[in-house]
Amino acid sequence: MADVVSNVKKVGLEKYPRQGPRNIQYGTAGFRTRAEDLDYVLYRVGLLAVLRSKSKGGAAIGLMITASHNPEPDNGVKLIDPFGEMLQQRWEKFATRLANASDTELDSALLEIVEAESISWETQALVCVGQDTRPSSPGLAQAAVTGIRTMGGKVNDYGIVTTPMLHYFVACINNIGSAYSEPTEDGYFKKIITAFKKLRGDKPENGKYVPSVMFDGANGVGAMKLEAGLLHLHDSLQVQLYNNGTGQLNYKCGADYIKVQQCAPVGVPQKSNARCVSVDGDADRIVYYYIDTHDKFHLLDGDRIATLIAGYLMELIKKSDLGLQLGLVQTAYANGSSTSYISKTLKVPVACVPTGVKHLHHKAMEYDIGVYFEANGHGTVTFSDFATRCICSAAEDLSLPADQLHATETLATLMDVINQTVGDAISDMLIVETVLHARGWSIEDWEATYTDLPNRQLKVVVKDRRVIETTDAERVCVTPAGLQDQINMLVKNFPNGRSFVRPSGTEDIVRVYAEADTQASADRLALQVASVVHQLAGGIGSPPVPE
Ligand code: 16G
Ligand code: MG
Repeated sequence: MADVVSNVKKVGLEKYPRQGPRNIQYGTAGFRTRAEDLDYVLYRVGLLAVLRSKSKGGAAIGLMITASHNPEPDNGVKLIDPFGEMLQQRWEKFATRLANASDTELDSALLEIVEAESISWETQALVCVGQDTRPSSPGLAQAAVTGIRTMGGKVNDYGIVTTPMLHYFVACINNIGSAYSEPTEDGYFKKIITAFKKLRGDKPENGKYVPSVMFDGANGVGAMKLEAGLLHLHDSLQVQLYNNGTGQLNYKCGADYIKVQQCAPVGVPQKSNARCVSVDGDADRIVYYYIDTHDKFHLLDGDRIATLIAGYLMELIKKSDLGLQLGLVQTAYANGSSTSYISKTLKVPVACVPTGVKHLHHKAMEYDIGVYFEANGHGTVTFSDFATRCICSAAEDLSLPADQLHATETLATLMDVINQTVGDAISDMLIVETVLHARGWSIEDWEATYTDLPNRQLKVVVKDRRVIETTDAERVCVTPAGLQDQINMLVKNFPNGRSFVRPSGTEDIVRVYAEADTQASADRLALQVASVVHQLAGGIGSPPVPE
């Protein structure tokens, strides 16, 4: 062990020396910053991935190089745990510590982790590496691979893949659940698309549902991979691909752009009432939109997707009579109307957790069937082992009444369309298409299920965003003193008013969210709350003004 670790230190010093005194944090989305500052970080994350694999008895670990929806010059990296889920929180601290160790203390920083986790050095390690389409990704992948190999680990290099595909491969390799198949791109598409086609039957059209979508690929990996997937889809769904890599990554397109700007992406032709899909740069986020005959833009975000899927699952669960418990998980950003629709109309229990996929995912796993989505379009459905067993065995019980058997078979097949490891834009799109098809709905029918409350988000720049501490799934602010009282007072003046503030996990700012009965009220409430944040939390520059 001593030899390896001292060699790791030597190679690091020679090839990937730490640059600058700047500290970097493993946050909600791993490490993310300008690509040119990341070489040494990738080398070190490669080292950490080997330790993580050893600590998990040699299970495969994923290492994904991407900066998701960030501009092209940025990049980042995150690790994937053996079940295909996000890296355990305790290890996020190790990642931060290792990335910020000086070159000379790299060996001791590694040994500290070995000791803290009682890692058996003899255990073999396997790391699956994936990258998005950024020009900086191959060089960073090289740094990670050097780290893994110098540390004595084995590498499975998947090249360019979507983030959720890598999560899926890791789960497949580790044989997690019977629901997974071959850990290859072909295996992935075969599994989800075969199930999708089965649910569709030989009738791709139904009522007002038309089997055709326009797909905004954010000029990232999503469009590139879906192009391969289309070979499996045949006529079951026509997908017109736009922003498929010929333009600049995430520039005026993609899920993040259209959610934040509330407008259609560039690069997708305008066609009245056509169902359009927008994914982000690494294809783990999805939103839908359409432009009506009066040129008005309509967004159907993660909340809409969650309600659509939960409503359908609730119906299938009832019909299958398996007594399974369904739950839906949201964050404070979920539109208030979506929450009341879910709990009052659909009668599905709703939980609220802090922002970040890992929080939603863990909560969802507490239910037999858990649906989770962030409003920004990150989300999926999870099935407990118990639910999986119940559904799979009932689906083979030919003695069940026809209706009940059909609902159970549908649930079983739907499970195969779903990438349960993490939100997956391609798989999520196929689930949404399945539900719309089953219901015979147009995109307007889907939108008509409830009306969103008008809302507004603002950013406030402060000296140190850590002065804001929150509780109750970020809905209540505990510090600085007095801020929450002021927010409560402001909110009271607006019918259906709701507002919260939280420090961003990815940018050096505080985020403000407000919703109310009218857009003008939501705008005013957001601005007033932003002003008190600026005042009480050490705002920098002039106080916020209307845009
Ligand atoms: C990250 C999270 C996303 C969250 C966002 C919030 C993952 C994979 N991604 O992108 O879930 O919505 O951060 O950003 O967990 P913020 O903290 O800057 O608001
Ligand atoms: Mg993403």
